[in-house]
Amino acid sequence: MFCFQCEQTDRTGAVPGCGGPVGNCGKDAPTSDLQDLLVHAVKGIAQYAARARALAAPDDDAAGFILFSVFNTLTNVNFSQTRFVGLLREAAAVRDRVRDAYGEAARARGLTPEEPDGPAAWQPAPDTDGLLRQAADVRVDAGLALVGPDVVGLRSLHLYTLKGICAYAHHAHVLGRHSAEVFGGVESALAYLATEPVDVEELLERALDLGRLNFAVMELLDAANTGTYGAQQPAAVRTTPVEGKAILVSGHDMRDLGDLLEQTKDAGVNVYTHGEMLPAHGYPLLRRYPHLVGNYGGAWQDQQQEFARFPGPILMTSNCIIEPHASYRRRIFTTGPVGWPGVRHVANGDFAPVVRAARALPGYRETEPEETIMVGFGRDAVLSLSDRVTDAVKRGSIRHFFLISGCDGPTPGRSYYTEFALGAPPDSVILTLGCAKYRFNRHDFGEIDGIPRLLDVGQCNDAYSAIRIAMALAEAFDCGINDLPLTLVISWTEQKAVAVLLTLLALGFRGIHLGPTLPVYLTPDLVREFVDRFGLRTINDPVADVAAALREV
Ligand code: FS2
Ligand code: SF4
Repeated sequence: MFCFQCEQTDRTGAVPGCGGPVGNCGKDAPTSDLQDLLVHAVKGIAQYAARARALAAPDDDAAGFILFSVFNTLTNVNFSQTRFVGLLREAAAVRDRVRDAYGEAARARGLTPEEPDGPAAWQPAPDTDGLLRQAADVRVDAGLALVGPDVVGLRSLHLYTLKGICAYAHHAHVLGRHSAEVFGGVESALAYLATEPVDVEELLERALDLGRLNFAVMELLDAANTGTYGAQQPAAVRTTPVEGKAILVSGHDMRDLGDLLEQTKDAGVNVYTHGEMLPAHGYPLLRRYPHLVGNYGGAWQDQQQEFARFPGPILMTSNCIIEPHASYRRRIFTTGPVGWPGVRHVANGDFAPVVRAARALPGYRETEPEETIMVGFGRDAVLSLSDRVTDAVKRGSIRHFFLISGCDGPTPGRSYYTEFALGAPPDSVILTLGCAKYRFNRHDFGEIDGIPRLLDVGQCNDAYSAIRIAMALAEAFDCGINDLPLTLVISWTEQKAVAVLLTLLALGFRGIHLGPTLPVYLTPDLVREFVDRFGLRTINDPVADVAAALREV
């Protein structure tokens, strides 16, 4: 096993990365190896799928399978060896189907079909031990001695960005939104990685292409969420319990939550959001369900304590799951790409087992006094305030904007984000998104001329909204995005945040503060490259960083 895809990775050895029997997230070595092999297998599908698409013979089902398979390999998503073995067998069958269709399309045009080597030629071993032996050759650092750490680092950056892209695209896909641009872009990028590229300059340029592709994916996801559930609107979300049976929904998938709400509308069960599902309360067509009563708990890393105390079943719809304690192992369910060995999985969208569990469990015995937090400041809501915001800036009531966003996590150094937000001056506005917001979203930041100082734009998935807000502000002030009084402070944990980072860089944002540490797969040379080209910054002392941000305007 070798994995260095997330911020939690082991940094204690001479070569940073999780090895040994179990990674820091709880992923065991066989699961990690099977994930590597699955990535290899989908590269093989992509080699044929990209060629077929170029001949106007796309296989969108195969593209959907690629998104789903890759999503399974993100940090804190699927820890089930059995499921990965199943996905590997399916991947081989999908690859054969796409290869045959590509062959037919080529011959129909009088062409001789290509027979790419590498992943496209992979044949699955007949048993798990054999698959694990195959995995040893396709680790993310394969070829390190030959090509060096910069090339391995950039290939890793591509792969992890693609993982983020596939996760976002899958969320859009389950809501019926996909596009040839996105399917084709993912296939081409995976097929490119299958060629084992070595040109550093080309890899850097193509990494920015992935950032642009991710912008298109996030736009698609935004259209999927708002097109299905309405544009986000400001809403007060209850954070205290309501008497009655209860289900907790965590992760990011709005479709799963929407389906569960519909299936439970007459069940006499209350539904609470957790973690990154909090922004669901901003969507009018989810909020219309009166039994969506509130949000429980905070960011993902506290789930073991929080889930143990929740008096009902828990449904995990995407990352971030961590090892369920015995105290709630029998009442947590997974769905979609999520998996944990021995945990019940809902594969068909029928959440009846979750509802049965809710009925059998005590639920909340009493209603506690109401406390709330505000959500729902997606781009429509914020842009509807744009005249007031521009006036406030012109009058000097608003001096600065901070986007403090991204992932939370258990590693040290993340109190930086709390201190940064609390240290932002009273004439500044804070935009936030992702689970990092739980570090400060219960604090009362007050208002400036009736404009809330803290605007929760949504999930990490809603970075698109934040980008559109920044672009609209730049237009309103007739300046470039880097001329705005705006500082971006991003915390990362997993691969979606890296995809968002590349999108921001590709769109021209400069001077982004990234922390709490930098990805270990970026070598010192690559970090220098990112600093020189994009002004990428680390984080230091929050008080000094706030002061520096204000001085720079
Ligand atoms: Fe948080 Fe985990 Fe949202 Fe990341 S719940 S770190 O996957 O995507 O942010
Ligand atoms: Fe380690 Fe992160 Fe990989 Fe888990 S996902 S094994 S914590 S690098």
